[in-house]
This record gives sequence, C-alpha cells and structure tokens, in this order.
Amino acid sequence: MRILITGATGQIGSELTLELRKRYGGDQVIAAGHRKPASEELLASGPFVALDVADRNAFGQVLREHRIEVVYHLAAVLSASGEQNPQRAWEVNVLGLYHLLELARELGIRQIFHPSSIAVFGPKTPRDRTPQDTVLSPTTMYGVTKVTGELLGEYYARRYGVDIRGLRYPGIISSVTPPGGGTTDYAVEMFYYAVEGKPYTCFVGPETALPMMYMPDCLRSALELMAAPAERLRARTYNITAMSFTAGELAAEIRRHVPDFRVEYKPDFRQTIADSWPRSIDDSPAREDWGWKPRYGLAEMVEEMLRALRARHAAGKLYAAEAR
Ligand code: AKB
Repeated sequence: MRILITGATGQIGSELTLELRKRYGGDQVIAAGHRKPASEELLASGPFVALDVADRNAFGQVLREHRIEVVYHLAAVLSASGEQNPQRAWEVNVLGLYHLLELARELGIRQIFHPSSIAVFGPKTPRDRTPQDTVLSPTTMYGVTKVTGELLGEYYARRYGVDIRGLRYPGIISSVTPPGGGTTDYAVEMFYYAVEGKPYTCFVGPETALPMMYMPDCLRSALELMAAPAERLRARTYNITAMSFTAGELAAEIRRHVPDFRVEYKPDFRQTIADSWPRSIDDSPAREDWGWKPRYGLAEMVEEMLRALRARHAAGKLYAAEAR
C-alpha cells in the first residue's frame, strides 16, 4: 500500500508517519510537509517531499510520482492561526482538500483520511455531550473550513464514490511534536513549563473546559476508522473524544507530580474561541459503529506525558519555548 501523509511535520502527522512506517515499511509511506521536518527519525525512516497542498499541480505530481493509493490529509491551519490569517486558512484547509478530492477521482485514490475538529461547532450548539448531528455554525475561519471540508467530502463520496473518512478531533495532547496555532495548545504547553520548572501563563481561564485526547488514542482512532468495513459506517465524519477537563483541573493534576508548579491565567483572544466550543462530546455513534473506545483518561495521560517529557529534559532535548 502506497501512503501519503500531508502535514507530516505537524503534531499528529509526525507521529502518524512513524506509526504507518512501522506497519507498512518506510519506503511505502511518503511524508509531505511545507517545511523540513525537525525530527531526524522522520527524515531517516522514509521519503520526505516538500509540498504546499494549495498548489494543485505540485499535489498531483506527488500523488502520481509516488503512485499513492491512500492519503492521510493532515495539512491544516488551526483555529488561532486561522484567525490571524483567515485567507491562508481557507487556501490550505479548503482549497487543499478540494484539489485532493479532484485528484482522487481522477487518479482513483483508494481512501482518504481527513480530520475535522470540535471547531465545527459554535455558540448555538449544545455545549455538553454535544451530539453527532447538531447545529454546525462555527464563528472561526478554521471552523468554517472544517464544516466545508466535511460537506465537500460527503459530496465527493456520494457523487464520485471517493472513500473519505474523518474524525472531529478534540484537543490533542502529545509529548513529541508540539502543536502550533491551536486554541487547545495550552494543554500541551503546560507540561513543557512544568517539566522545565518554569511558571506558565495560560491563555484561557481556569474554568475553561474542553474535550481532549492523548496522542496514542488519536493515532489508533484514525487507523481503526480507516480499517472499519464501509458498510458499518453511518457517517463520514464522527464525533470522537477521550476526556474533558478544565485548565485548572489539568494544572491541579500536574501539580500532584510537580508540587511547586505555578500557573497564572491571562485569557486572550483564544478564550472567545474556546467559549464557542463544546465542553464535552457525545461519541456514541463512533462507539456503536466501529467500536471506538479511548484508553487514556486525565490521570494516565498526565503520568505518561510527564514521564516522556522528563526523559527528553534529562537528555537535554526539551525547551519550554518550543511549545509556544
Ligand atoms: C485547535 O485548537 O485549533 C485544534 C482543534 C481543536 O482542532 N487543536
């Protein structure tokens, strides 16, 4: 199976690339990104190509040259960056997907994974245990692009038989590549500061609750959805979650392991974005249709995050500033 991962240098892409290379072999999995990977392992374990997904010719060339059959299309501008540059968010998130869908029908790409986000929801959506089928009326450009992406995918599936599948990811927490430009990034940054022994200034208030997921669950959910028999799937894009906590609860859980960790709260424009998103998600359709079940809750995730980041810190390979 020849696989392409766009956004391969990003938070999810960098780990998904390594996982897919373990399963299918390094040469079968092509990593594509708009910048050179920071990780030596990513460069050493298989091919890397530079790609701007908004450039249709370049996208087509990569798909043809590498005889790609399956695409994990992770390239995206996230919510906070999207508010700084909404035009670029549209180009990458919508135009990039549109090019891929057109190329998929032309070249007969077998399967596409395209993540969506809790950002498809907005202030008019019920905020607790937000259901799968509900109001999709986001107030961020990122949310607008993700709703558009879901609808485009459904159209191409119905009209042209493209097998595209997606998940509405919550905030993803990981210890390898820091996220960039998201509203949920504080939930990763906090760990870096705690491990470095530095106080952290959090850009949302302590009462802000959002749904979250630890990276191993995030990777497994994508791979399980892609492997699910098509006839079991009632939706193209599923709600998915693992846990929900407030920023204050996360700080308190970290403090159980790092007692002198200090957090100051200074909400900025990202507070408004967080306030427009669900506090918790109902992912029962994913559980019923393809057996989704998270393995990590808050306590297990915090323990593992601290263990992984402390090891990097001890090896001199961790800088709190890199998480910002
Ligand atoms: C963001 O904060 O923008 C992302 C997301 C929830 O999609 N992490």
